[in-house]
Amino acid sequence: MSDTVSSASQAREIDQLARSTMPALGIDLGGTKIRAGAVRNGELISETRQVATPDNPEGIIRALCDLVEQFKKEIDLTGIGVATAGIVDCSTGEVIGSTGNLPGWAGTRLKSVLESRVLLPVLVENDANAAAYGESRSEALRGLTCVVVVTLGTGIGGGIILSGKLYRGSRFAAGEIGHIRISINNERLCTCGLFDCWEAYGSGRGLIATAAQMLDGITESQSPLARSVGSVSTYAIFAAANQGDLLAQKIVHRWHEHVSHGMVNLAHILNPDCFVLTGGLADSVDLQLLADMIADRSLPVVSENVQVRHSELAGNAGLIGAAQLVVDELLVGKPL
Ligand code: BMX
Ligand code: ZN
Repeated sequence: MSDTVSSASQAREIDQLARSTMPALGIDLGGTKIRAGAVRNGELISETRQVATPDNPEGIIRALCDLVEQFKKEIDLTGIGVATAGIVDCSTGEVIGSTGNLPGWAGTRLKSVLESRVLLPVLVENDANAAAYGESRSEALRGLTCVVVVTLGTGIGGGIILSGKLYRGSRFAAGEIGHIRISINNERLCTCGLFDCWEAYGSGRGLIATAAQMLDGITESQSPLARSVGSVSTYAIFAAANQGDLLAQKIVHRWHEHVSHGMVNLAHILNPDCFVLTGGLADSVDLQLLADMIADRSLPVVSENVQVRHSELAGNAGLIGAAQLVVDELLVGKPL
């Protein structure tokens, strides 16, 4: 190799190393809230900021731009990674599918709209896929054959990692695990338009629907939760259960059963080494109870070796994964 060629490739390596260690902004856009934080080398390097998710696409885009502008004032950002609920063609950054959790969101050309407004490179990925990418870099998950990351939030999202690589499917919809069917009774309508999706039972919305059913006919003296029937929050349900409210404990137990149903189905299809739980409700999961329920409903060969664990990224997996994706897939390796 001539001196000129080797010094050019050395310069390129240095550029790329420098860019991979520059901070990117990660944004996690869910059905209820939008959270953002600056990330360098897979680690959060700022406080996170959070706003409620507006109920229309233009409002969401404005909220995203506002967050970027706030961080831009303080940190020299290389790019923006957006983890959004919905099915995303991550080669174009367009949202190609969405449930009623984000009404009107399908059809949004998020990458091009944001790039033209914030003047930085943008990568867009499904929220649970981004969370799975964030998780997949941890030491605990390296070298495993199959890891399924389950996000328990307003909906249920999923990211599938096969031998260290994110599996996106033929049309970017792999991991839309919230919409596997867990009952045949056409009992609950999901926000996607189908009946009896796992998400209609196991997500935050599903838990609230279960609580409403189980609180029907209950008096305040039987459960203080009956006072707020119709407007009960997931937070209130878990708080009441922790304070010894027997009905709330039953509701939470039923929710664990619902969560286990989807995981049992996935376990038999994918035979994963590990399930990682993340999202707003993940910390409320009793891991032992859930693992026991999965074992009770699975072939031993499937359940014996599957671990169920909490994310180690403290609810930040989506935004950390999105920020890492923009660095790894968009910036490193691209000419300056
Ligand atoms: C829904 C679907 C998924 C998403 C999941 C978790 C939309 C808008 N959302 O199943 O793409 O991954 O919810 O989303 O289509 P969250 O809002 O709970 O974070
Ligand atoms: Zn559905």
